Amino acid sequence: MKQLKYAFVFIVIGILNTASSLAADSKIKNVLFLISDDLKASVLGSYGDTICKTPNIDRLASQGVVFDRVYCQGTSCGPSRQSFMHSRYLGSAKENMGKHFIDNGFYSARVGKIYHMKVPGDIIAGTDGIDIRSTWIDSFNSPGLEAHTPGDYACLNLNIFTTDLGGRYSTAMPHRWFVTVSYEGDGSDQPDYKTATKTIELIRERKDEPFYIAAGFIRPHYPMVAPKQYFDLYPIEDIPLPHVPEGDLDDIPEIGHSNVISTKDPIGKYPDNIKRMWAGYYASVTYMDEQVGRILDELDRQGLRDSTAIVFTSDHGYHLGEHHFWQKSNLHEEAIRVPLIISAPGFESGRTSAITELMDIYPTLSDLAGLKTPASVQGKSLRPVMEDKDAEVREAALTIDGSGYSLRSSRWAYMRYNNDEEELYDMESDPGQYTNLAINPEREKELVNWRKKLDTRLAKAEIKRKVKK
Ligand SMILES: [Ca+2]
Repeated sequence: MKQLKYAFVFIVIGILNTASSLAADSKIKNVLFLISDDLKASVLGSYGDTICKTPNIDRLASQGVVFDRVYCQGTSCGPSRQSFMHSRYLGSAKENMGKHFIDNGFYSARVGKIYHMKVPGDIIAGTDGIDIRSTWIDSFNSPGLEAHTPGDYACLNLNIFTTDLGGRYSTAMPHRWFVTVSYEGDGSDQPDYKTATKTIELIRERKDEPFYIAAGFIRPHYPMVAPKQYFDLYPIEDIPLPHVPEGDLDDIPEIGHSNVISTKDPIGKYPDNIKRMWAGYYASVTYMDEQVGRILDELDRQGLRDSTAIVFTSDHGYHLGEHHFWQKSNLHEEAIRVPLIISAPGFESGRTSAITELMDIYPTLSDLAGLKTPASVQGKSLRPVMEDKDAEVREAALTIDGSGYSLRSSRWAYMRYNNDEEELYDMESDPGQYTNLAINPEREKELVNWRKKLDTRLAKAEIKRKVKK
């Protein structure tokens, strides 16, 4: 009887031990943070694009949690990256994501562009850009020739097509925004290929210790350089022009316009060049997707999939002629919506339409690794949404632009500019944002409510609204 009692106690201890080691195992040991530059969510196959080929990102999407409504906090590279690396709406804090992992015993490395790096300036020079050294133990740049890559160069707003290497627009505004280069080659000379190669090396070297490896691709950021076989996938006759209704700009306050609109810019005169911009963007997205695939394959080969959280995202979205807009730095849907896929062991794959912010990545990864998240963090862990795809962590996402602010809830997009002008869209009936309800006097009651909501959000985030009349 006594022996039986002991046996029972041992069994209970055994079960408790197994349970606690299972819990420990379910914590991730590694983080692979993959980020593309200027990538709008809507061009990925897994986000509904039927033309663009993104098989590798789509494969990750099928294995992970796909976040359908993720919004950036800054509308250009620098502010957005500062924000999600610190999980602060504005500026920085002592704690950043990489340093947090270093402080908790992880190896941390940057490959390519994570904080702000001028593309193409810092890429051609092979320089660090605005890096924060405390984030990394090691950092590696991936230089390249960018617009000066020998091959078929086009400056599409000026309708220039040439193979000459001289006189190419590389840094002059706004021409650099409209550059594509299609060339003969396998792509191994390009920055994103080098980023993948170095990341693969680091995974092999560091596979036996906890790591936080951040790999930053620069495509599809201009200049859109890719080998010819990627451009061949996208003949311009297959590319539809974005739908822009007659008078689309009439109800958008001027302060809310993109810096470049085709009615002012020569590219509007060349509809085929608008299609060529899409083809160049698609070609560079597919090229970048292939580099993502090389890294994911290596992670599988090393057997690290079951211990690694993989994040794929972008710093902000992009306009390619919608509303006659080009580029980033404004508050409309195409420019603020980004893809976010998180694949981590122990979570079922699936999609969620919970409203989330890029700032949520840092606390999520910290949570998945079982670490104590610093008090300076303003984002929220997305673990509840990864566990239950119908869960929600916030009512609206906040985006901050030089011109003003936006709040995006599941149904509504609201913008309030520094001069007090506003936009309001019903995203259910008007996902293209063609009818600005804020100019309708009958909406005044709703607008009062949105102003209050924005003021509350800004106060909570310790942000003083800029007002310029
Ligand atoms: Ca960017």
